[in-house]
Amino acid sequence: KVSPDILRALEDGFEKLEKSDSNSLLKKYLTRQIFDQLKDKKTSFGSSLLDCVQSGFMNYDSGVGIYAADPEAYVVFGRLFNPIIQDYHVGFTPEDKHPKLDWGDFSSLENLDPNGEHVISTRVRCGRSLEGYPFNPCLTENHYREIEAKLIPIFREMPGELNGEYKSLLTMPKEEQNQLIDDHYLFKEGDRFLQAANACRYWPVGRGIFFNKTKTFLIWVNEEDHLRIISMQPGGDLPSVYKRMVDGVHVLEQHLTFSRSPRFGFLTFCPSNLGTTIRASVHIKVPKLSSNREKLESLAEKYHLQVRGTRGEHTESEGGVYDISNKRRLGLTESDAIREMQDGILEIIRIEQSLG
Ligand code: ADP
Ligand code: CIR
Repeated sequence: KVSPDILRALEDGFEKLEKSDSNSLLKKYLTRQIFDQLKDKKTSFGSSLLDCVQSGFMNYDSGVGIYAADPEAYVVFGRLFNPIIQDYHVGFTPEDKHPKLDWGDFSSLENLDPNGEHVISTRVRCGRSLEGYPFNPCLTENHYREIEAKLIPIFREMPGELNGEYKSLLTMPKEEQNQLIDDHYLFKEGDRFLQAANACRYWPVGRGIFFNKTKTFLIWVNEEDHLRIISMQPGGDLPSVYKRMVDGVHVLEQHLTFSRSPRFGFLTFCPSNLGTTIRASVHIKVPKLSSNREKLESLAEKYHLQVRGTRGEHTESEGGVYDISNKRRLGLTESDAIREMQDGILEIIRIEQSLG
């Protein structure tokens, strides 16, 4: 079923990855045995193993290196996805099932930095896929337009604080786009990991951003996932930021049905985002701890946190500002994921302050 061209590209890419110095989870778990078991398979959408792994084949500095070309890929190529998921989400085994949704009790959360000494801003995002649509590599140009067209009337009715405007990337001047990216509101363009995964076809058709007047509530349309729902504001008021995102999700749920799997929770394009899909982050300055990046990394690992640079994933720290967030999103509730971030950040701040 899989064409000779694809098989050749798979063999070639596999051999080169094996010889490479890549530290990706793809390289770690794509053994010759699993490769041979999966290389001839296709999903009913027509996706092959190559469609899932080509981002990791082309970018040896990938952390993960694999995307699900369509929702079925998680099952058809499960022998590869499962160990990668288990590693990334810290122990989610093939027998495990993602728990029921539980946003938890906002009043049990606290301001991460009431004196404003370390936390510059706080952001919580989640991803959602629309039921009935595949992921990026299988979306047609029409799908992109349809998804955007379905969302625009819903955006017009966002209530109260969430009310705002939608801007399509098609009509947005470049300067405005770059300013929104620099200000951390908008996704970047030309992400080579997504490009290699066939996630940027027809760009910028169907891509855009909704934001409220204060830019504390934002929705990304058709970037890595159909929807990214984001709440952010200066300072460390995690309960307010989190509550605003949840309020936004509740409004969208009244109009849309999201793809959810009994085993993986909410479905996303990247296996690192499955389950709750929640990434709760701070932009934080911890000069003493971060004078030794390795120490910061190992501390983060201990609390199941992930360190990113100032402009997000695959970027460097600028001016001593780090992006630190919960790492795992699958196999725990929304409430647990937020709490894991809160506990870890509070601990990191405590340690920073204890260093003379
Ligand atoms: P995500 O997977 O969450 O969408 P990225 O790592 O690509 O993540 O980051 C997206 C954007 O959000 C980047 O501009 C990044 O700097 C910004 N960002 C992330 N966390 C924060 C934060 N706590 N405060 C301000 N901006 C943030
Ligand atoms: C990588 O493997 O580094 C990229 N493909 C990104 C992986 C996880 N990040 C994400 O989903 N935003």
